[in-house]
Amino acid sequence: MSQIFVDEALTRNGKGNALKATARAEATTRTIIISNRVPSPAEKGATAGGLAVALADAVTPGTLWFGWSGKRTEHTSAEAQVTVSDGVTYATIDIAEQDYHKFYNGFSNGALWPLFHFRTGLLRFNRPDYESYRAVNRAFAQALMPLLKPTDLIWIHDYQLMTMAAELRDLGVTNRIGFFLHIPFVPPGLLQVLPPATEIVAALSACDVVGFQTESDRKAFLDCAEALLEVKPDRHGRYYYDTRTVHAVLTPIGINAEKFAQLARRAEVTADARRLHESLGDRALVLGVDRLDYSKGLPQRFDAFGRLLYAFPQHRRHVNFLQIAARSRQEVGSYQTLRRELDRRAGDINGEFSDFDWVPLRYMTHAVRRSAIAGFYRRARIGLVTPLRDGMNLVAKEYIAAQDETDPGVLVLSRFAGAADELTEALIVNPFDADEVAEAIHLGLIMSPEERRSRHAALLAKVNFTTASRYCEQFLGYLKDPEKI
Ligand code: ADQ
Repeated sequence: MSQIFVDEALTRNGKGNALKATARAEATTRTIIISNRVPSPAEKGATAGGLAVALADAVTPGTLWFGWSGKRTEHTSAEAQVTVSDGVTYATIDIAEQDYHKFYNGFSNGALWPLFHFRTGLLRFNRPDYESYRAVNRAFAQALMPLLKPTDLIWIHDYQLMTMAAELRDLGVTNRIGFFLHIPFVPPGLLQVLPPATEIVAALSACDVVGFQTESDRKAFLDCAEALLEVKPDRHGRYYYDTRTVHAVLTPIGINAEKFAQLARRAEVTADARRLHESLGDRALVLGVDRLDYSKGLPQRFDAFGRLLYAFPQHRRHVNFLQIAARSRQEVGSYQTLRRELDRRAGDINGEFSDFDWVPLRYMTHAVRRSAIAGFYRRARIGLVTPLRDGMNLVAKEYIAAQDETDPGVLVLSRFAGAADELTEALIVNPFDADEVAEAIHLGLIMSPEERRSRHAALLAKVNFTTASRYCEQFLGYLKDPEKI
């Protein structure tokens, strides 16, 4: 980011050249990152959620991070509260309790999330929720206005803020604006299930750059723009709408792989890792780590593990499946139903296969510290990542980064995770087919060390290449330079 460049220049040149560098700083751009939830600078430890994790690796000194404080109050704030920590400025607003329910639980997680994960059956739409969504997006735009400088680059994140760019344009903002969608996008036939589909695509078209995790998401968006806005995208994914050129780009997200590998190596000797190790003895560990969300395919995954024990009895007593599923969005009904469903299936499997000294499936619903998770990944012979749909899925990348290269585990990965486009040396499965997933776990458990090492080396090279910082550089590169294709 440009700000790093300026800070480095200041350090290198000493005081004599400081003025020159400062002048350059003013002439260059500042990045403003906007996301629904902004972690407070003091927030450390167990936070489940891919966006925060990916951006935490990427937010550098000089950046302004703007969004919701996490506080629900009587009224939505008109002005942002600003704090600076380690050179990063955090500006947050509170959201009124009533708006929060409609905007967040209602439209964002009750309509957009299921639809964008191809689950139209779970979609709940009503107009007041959508109106609140628009109102909160407007409140974000209004509170950002006083903090904006003309040369700022504005980078908005994710499905909760799809209409914010349009609100900023209505307020007269002419800065370059980018938007990145962390979850999948759907083809026109599905998007049109949503009553305000055209409005949403038009609002996204107030951006200069709109970014996606996979080529099929990017294509689906362009198809929607063509179908709903009657525009004609060119072969580079650019189209002209209203008064601007919109560019749809592919910028898949990643992790800070080196840092995560280090964390995993250190975690190996911690008390948590030792406790897990002792509890397993010499049994192989099959591990799942997810937010407790219906897009992650957890009931199907439990069934697949049951099929493994049924169809491959040689693994009974020699394997343990640990599913860490951090509770999230518990105020949304479909999430409560899912929890009950998992309790039942876990009980069924343990009831059927447990012995007096062996319980096959362990399942917990609280978040675990990142350092502990890293150690658990390293201990796991199988990383089981089988979402029914997922924008990317960073757990798959973390699992690869955490392995011991001399004795790595095997990643079993859903073909419907964005990560499957890239991580082709994993055992790729259809998560709806319990037998196929069970066979893949079996294959992973009996795979030769040579094959494990060769698959892992290929996967690690990819995870080390598509990192969080590369993702930021790529997206900001498009945002800074209109000519970049
Ligand atoms: P998420 O749906 O939250 O993110 P994911 O990409 O897997 O999913 O990221 C989860 C992050 O939270 C990982 O860093 C993981 O370690 C952590 N985590 C998950 N479960 C946890 C638990 N039980 N305890 C502690 N930590 C846990 C959204 C999209 C994804 C996309 C990301 C980033 O849905 O598809 O990859 O954003 O763009």
